[in-house]
Amino acid sequence: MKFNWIKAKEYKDIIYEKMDGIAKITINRPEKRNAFRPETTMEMYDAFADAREDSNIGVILLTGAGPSKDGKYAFCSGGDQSIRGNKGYVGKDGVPRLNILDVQKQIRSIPKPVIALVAGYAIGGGHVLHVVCDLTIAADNAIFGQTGPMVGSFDGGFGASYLARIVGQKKAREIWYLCHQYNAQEAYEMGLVNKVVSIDQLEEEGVKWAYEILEKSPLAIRLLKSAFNAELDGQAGIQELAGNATLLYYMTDEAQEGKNAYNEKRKPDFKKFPRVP
Ligand code: S0N
Repeated sequence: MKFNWIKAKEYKDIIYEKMDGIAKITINRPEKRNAFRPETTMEMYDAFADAREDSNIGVILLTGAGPSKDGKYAFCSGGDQSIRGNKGYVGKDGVPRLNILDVQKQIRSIPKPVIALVAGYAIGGGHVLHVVCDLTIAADNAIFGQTGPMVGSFDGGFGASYLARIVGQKKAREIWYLCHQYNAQEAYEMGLVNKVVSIDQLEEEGVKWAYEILEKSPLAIRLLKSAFNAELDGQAGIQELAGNATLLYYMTDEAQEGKNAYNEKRKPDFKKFPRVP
């Protein structure tokens, strides 16, 4: 099925579109299996920030452009090794960066579900990207794996610890130590993806899941995401959950009384608010 996506902003390395409360970010470097360079990552950061700020958007899809000229698909093959220097990935400005880590944190803390739609390779830092998404729908041609120890790299952050929470310690160590590749069915069996569909159904399924989420209470979804994160993310996770508690508190008459009293230069009257058991 063809959807009426509307381009939301012009970028070089990604395509950013919106439709009916859904934002879609597509990494668009198919000739490099959608490997990211610093510029790609900056564009992704900008698009995710826009999707966060846009109150009409409730769900974000993250995917990769394809197929490439050789007919192969990729979600993302991680950092662009051709511009990797000795301090990070070197962009056009000559500055070495590992700014994909900022996007990983952004995907986790954005208060809206992010769904990875994976066709073809999700490898290296591209694999970590789908891992940090809330949900993953895989095409039946999807291939998952880490390459770090083969190419002189590793991701000891979410790419290790959160992966282990998802697939278990033994499996996560196998994935990193052996650098094997796993097909969509194997990924499904280890709980790494939520569903496997045929490649021509991938976007349709993603949109269907997004619509289902959009029918639910936005605050409940927001609080659930921060609750799932809080259990894993230490003080940063608690900060997110606490921020949502503050948001809810601001919505009460009790909190409004405090603010109004300050602005009206009077003593607040909190006595009228019951202390529930
Ligand atoms: C994806 C693979 C398995 C696909 O194999 P296939 O189908 O045989 O295609 P190829 O012929 O290999 O590739 C087609 C063309 O695409 C280029 N290309 C593919 N991947 C990359 C890439 N990552 N960087 C640059 N170019 C890429 C190929 O070169 C080829 O082009 P031509 O035809 O012109 O030669 C296979 O391609 C593969 O294994 N790719 C490399 C995967 C990889 O090792 N990725 C990097 C892993 N590391 C990270 O992602 C680091 C993540 C990160 O940023 C990080 C985070 C936290 C802490 C540290 C780091 C860190 O950077 O260290």
